[in-house]
Amino acid sequence: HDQKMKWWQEARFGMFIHWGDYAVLAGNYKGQQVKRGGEWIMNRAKIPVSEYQQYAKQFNPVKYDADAWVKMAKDAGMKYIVITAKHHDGFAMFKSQASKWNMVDATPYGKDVLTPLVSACRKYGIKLGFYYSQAQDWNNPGGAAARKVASEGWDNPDSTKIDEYTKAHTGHWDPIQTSQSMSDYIDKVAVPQVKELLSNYGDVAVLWWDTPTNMTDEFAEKLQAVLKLQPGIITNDRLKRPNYPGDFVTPEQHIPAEAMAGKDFEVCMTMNGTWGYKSFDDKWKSVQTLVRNLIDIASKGGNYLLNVGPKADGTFPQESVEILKGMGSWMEKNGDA
Ligand code: FUL
Repeated sequence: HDQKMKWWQEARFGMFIHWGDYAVLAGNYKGQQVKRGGEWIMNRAKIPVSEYQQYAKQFNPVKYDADAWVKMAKDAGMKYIVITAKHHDGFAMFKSQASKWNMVDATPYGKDVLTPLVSACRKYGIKLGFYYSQAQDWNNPGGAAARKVASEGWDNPDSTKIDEYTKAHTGHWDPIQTSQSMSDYIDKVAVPQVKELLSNYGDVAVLWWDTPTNMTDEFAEKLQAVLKLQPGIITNDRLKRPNYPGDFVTPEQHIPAEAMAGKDFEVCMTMNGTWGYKSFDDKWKSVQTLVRNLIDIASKGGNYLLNVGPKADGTFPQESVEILKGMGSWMEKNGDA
């Protein structure tokens, strides 16, 4: 265990990338600005599956330059990258035999975006990990859907009716979502896709699970077994609680008050308020705040996984580019790299 964790414990600083089909909507749905994370827009606005899938036809990131992305991370002093291979909307950013709902088969771009990232990371000596939403999947039937309560405020004008439906359907809003069991979804989509991710991209440094909605130990066991394909892989604590603690814990959007005795931790945080790109989120944190956060976290023995939400055209928001540059110049003067 110690040997496996060595690079991670020394890394301190990494880049989280939330990129998917939701970037096309950029937080806007039918003229409304949808609240909270841009990557949650389908669930928040209760967009029907067939309609949501149409947006993939506008997902054409012709300006995507993996080399430039990784260089920006490297110049900022980051040592690893974790990218959303599949977020809760179930959209695979890679070629998958398990579901047509993927970057290659569903978009005009038609290319796997993970492959160039793997090459660029190898070139710059950056470790690459994959985020994979194992439980929640709003497009592949049988996937779970976390139910957001009405008191949090619905964004859709038709919210009352929709809320009644989701109440009766374990968080789902479109009948197609429950047309298959979760067990079938795990066997036919989640397990095969994790196998693809751990077989087709060389060394995978991290598997970052998320939101274990409706997970069972049986499902977790099946996914955990796939990790054997990558003996050195490091995983987080979000596969299934409490029996699958993984290798590190994941405080989200906040820094623990003190070091966590005997526990490796990684604070994940947004640069503004959203993980997935939103055209109107301008609550950017300052470079000074972010550098102080990094120092605070490092002094407590943790890692800082700072998020970028790229646009649908394949570029980073300009503010993120500036922030990365700003952090890079501080790191150059004060970092140990
Ligand atoms: C959360 C997810 O629901 C968010 O969309 C985001 O991915 C964050 C890092 O984890 O639980």
